[in-house]
Amino acid sequence: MKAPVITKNSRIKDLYQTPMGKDLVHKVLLQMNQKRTIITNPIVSHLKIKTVEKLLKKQFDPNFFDALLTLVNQERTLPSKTSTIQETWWKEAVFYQIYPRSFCDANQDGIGDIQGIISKLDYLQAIGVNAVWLSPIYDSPNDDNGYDIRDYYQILDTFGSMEDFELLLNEVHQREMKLIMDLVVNHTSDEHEWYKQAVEDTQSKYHDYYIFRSSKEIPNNWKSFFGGPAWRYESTINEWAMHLFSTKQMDLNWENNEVQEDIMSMIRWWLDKGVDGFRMDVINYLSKAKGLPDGNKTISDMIGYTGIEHYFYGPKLYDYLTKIKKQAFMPYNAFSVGEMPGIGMEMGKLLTGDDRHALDMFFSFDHLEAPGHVRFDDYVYDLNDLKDYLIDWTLNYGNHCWMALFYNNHDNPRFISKVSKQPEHRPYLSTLLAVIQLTLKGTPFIYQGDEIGAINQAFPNMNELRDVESLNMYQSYLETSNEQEAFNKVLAGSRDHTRVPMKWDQRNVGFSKGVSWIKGFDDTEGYDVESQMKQERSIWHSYQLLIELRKNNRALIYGDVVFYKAKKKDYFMYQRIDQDQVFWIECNLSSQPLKRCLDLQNKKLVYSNYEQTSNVLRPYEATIYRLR
Ligand code: TEU
Ligand code: CA
Repeated sequence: MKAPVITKNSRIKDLYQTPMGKDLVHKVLLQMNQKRTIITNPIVSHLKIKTVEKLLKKQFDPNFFDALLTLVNQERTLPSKTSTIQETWWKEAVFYQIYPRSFCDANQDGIGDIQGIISKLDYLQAIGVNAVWLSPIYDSPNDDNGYDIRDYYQILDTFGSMEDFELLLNEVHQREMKLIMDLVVNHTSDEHEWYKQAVEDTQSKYHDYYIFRSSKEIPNNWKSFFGGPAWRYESTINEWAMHLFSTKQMDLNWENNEVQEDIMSMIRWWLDKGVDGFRMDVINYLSKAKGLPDGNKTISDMIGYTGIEHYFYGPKLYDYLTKIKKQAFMPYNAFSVGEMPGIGMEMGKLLTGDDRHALDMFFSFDHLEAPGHVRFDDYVYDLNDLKDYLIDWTLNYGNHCWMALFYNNHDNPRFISKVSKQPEHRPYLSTLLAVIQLTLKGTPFIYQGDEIGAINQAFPNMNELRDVESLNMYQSYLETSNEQEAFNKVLAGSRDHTRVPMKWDQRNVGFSKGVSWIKGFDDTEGYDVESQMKQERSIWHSYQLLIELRKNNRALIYGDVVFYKAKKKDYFMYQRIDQDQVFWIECNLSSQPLKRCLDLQNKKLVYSNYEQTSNVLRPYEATIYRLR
């Protein structure tokens, strides 16, 4: 089924019926912190696009609506409606993301490594996770901590050798766990052999592996995610080269068949080794619009990135993904989860639906910031926004798609720190989030440290930060603010909060006896693995118990989800139900006591994050009851 072509004579409601149109409208409303009803009300929804264009002439860039229509009409396929859930291992698995640099350092040089990870596999097994995602461990000059790959076929020497990796993979499989690698193929390092040859000799076939332009002026107005323009000038060949991320992360030209072939054989090479799948870095950015047109000013003001409409869902993206799936993943039955910033629910259905043969799952990021906010804002996150997001996705994503459930990764400050910085809330908040993550429908991705309630770090100054994004942001903030203000701004959103060493013990020697490459600044007693494993009702033990519960009860994996009293503020209640089991999850999303609505008669308490049960829900209380 296809949606009709949208023209300026179409009405807002027609636009809203297309997958891209719906996602974009939702995105803009989220950004503006507006309710969806302002668009679905009959007066607005009947307006013709050209009328809206006239009304908004003053505020909007003259080409905004043309840009919008191009984007919307590029994908008119309608997502299929619901079908039955296809059961498979990755829907049942509990994933754990490891940031190798900061997980465990076996040779005491201050940097985490593969032997360190091997030494912690029993630990992972003890929590109960059964799949591991490794952030990049390939050879890299580490401009962006491994997301700038120099050689796809080598292990970074600081992390160990290929033998170490093979041992790791073997040890993982011995424990009946799965291992997925990070696949970074939107760009390579500028130190990759391909790029070196590309700038050395413009006649070399590798020149066409990247995106070069030989104009006198900068080729377009696109911005890099890490600050400045998305182009760097190569003076030896008088050409511009595109980089959407750091100046050392050069975008590959996916239009070139040989690039595709080389990447495909690389993927197969790793699958031949036995890896179980991939987390695909910014995989929705692969296809760039023909002619690389300038980014629209209005979109740039709204979204914050200039040019993004030309590559976040490029014209060939779906082709590339299905090709990778067919030629590389399918023969190995490999699993894929795409990291796709900017992709909303409807487009997500088109990219991950069972019937679409592109990706298995994807990471959506809309729940990580409250409506109207961006990562570098310092604000308090209201969990009612998380609830709204989870309800919307759970009810509308469909059985042919499957959600990834997560709060943290290596690209964001710690989620609980956004909600409350009060020390007394920390254990309850952590376990409340764990309950939600492990009892809703989707695959949980736990990020290292979640299981001990890790929070943001009190970095004292810029010298303690390492991330290229933070360092660049600081420089650009300095143009308009003083040092203290710039530092505070960086601190609110810095990715380094989640990149500090894993806190294995109070004295901080469990990660490394050497000087660690980045220091952690949270020494609150009791918030390390050693203490929490000893302590009976710790966050760690809650994770363990909840994972176990999910594993042993199919209703918590494949069962239906029924929400109750969804409109009641601060209150989150739902049921997981199948033919055999019924679970009730009842939570307080606020720091104030709240009345219970669940009738506890005939129900057995399975889990509570408070010691004694009570008739009121205490701050951030989360309980699981079972009927039958
Ligand atoms: O991240 C992509 C991405 O768009 C963001 O999450 C990014 O970290 C930031 O928000 C940009 O402002 C992926 C990786 O997860 C990240 O670590 C890499 O730096 C990036 O791609 C480039 O490879
Ligand atoms: Ca090391």
